[in-house]
Amino acid sequence: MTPPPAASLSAPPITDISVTKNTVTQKKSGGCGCSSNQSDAKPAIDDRLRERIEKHPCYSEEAHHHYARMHVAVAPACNIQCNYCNRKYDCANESRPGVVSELLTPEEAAHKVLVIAGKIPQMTVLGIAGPGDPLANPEKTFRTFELIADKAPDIKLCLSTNGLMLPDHVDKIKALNVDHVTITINMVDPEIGTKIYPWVHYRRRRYKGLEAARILHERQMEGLQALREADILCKVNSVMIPGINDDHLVEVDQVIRQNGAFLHNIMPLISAPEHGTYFGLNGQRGPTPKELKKLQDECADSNMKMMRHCRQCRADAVGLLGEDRSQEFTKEKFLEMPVEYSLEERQKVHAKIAVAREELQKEKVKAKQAEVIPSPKILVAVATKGGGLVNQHFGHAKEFMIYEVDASEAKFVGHRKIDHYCQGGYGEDASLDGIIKTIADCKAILVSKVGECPKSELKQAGLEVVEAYDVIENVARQFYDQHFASSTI
Ligand code: CLF
Ligand code: SF4
Repeated sequence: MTPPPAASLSAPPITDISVTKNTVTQKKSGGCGCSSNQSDAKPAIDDRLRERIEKHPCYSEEAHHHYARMHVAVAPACNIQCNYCNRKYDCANESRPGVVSELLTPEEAAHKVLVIAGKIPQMTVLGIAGPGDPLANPEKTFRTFELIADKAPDIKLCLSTNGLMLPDHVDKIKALNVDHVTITINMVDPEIGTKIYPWVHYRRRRYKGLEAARILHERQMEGLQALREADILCKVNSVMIPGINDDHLVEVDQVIRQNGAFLHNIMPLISAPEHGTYFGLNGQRGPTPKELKKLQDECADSNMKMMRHCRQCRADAVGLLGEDRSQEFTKEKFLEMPVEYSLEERQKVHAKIAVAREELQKEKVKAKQAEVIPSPKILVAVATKGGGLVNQHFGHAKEFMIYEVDASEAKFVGHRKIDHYCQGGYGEDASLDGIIKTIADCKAILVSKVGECPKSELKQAGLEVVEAYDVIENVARQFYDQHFASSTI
């Protein structure tokens, strides 16, 4: 069969699948997979809602295989203190700790967006997420949005905030046509908040302890409700902090859902002494991937959509989620680049992507079973560079997408970062050990290609290696069926 157009953007034809551990080789047939375009999407998505999220790589799991986002770091100040944050770095509510972005003026930011909109036409969303809190810097944030809305009307505007000043700005956000707002909500019980927030600065006064946490909580709830009333899509980010709010986040999930949040993104605390944060210096650990998945699964049992593909990106992130092209567009470089924004050219690219997505979707639907078949679940690790395909060489992968597979479907459940194996053209034994540990709970690794040496070590470690070039869900489901046919899981 011919590959879906998604593949045709840059891909060779779909080839055979070979499962090396069991030496099973089988020609690709009609295909099987999953039709879900939203992780754990429970409520029906109507056409208008679909249109609002279909090109947003954070709000739609399916979109993140095809569309990119970028951030501009125009907002340096913050009005609260989180125990997982060090002011030297980007806001840890959306970023990995330890990352520093170059500050831009709104005019520089607008130039950067227009440059990148020409160079990366798949970039559909501009987010402001730091390095401090965007709404602690409302003039810079809103000026940036104004400049971009004026010159690049097809780019969606997105904002991430701690929520303290959100109720004051919802009207302005609405007026600027910012359709996506994220609030980081780590607690709905101010007692728990005292363990996360030492102080907040509100209306020219600094509050500490319970009072600080209470103010933050009330303002976050007020902001969330105001977004719902204004019909602005709201995502809630929560940082999972073991021993502090891990059990509590199920309640947070329920409360935010009742108050109109569209999507919940539970992210792991990343904590290390070298980040210089309160938690890092005091030995507070982050959750393991297993703990994170368990909590996400528990929350997904409710009626809430759960985001599992967040990459905790930097305040100057550029590219598909999971790829970081920020270094190609440092201030020194982008200020020298001419603006090549063309609405017409961008629309042509988006039309091609839409056709590719449709074909991809057909492939997935073909194989997804209409009914749930009770069967054991396994995890597989996938190397992909986008397009919804297994299409990356093992040695080039910097992360694996994790899919949970059973006899009915293959479902995206998360991703794991790794040190990529090929560095300077040579495979690294140390990184291979790290990779094996990172995906030790997976049954198989799905890659476009892998060298003989790592392949044999992966097999020795108990991982089956599947080499294929095809729709992820198809490869994963075929592997599952072959594995069951030839062995007991
Ligand atoms: Fe940026 Fe955030 Fe908008 Fe996305 S990121 S402001 S909603 S455009 Fe996305 Fe990055 Fe996760 Fe944020 S992957 S950290 S959720
Ligand atoms: Fe840091 Fe962001 Fe928290 Fe402010 S809101 S303290 S910048 S993590």
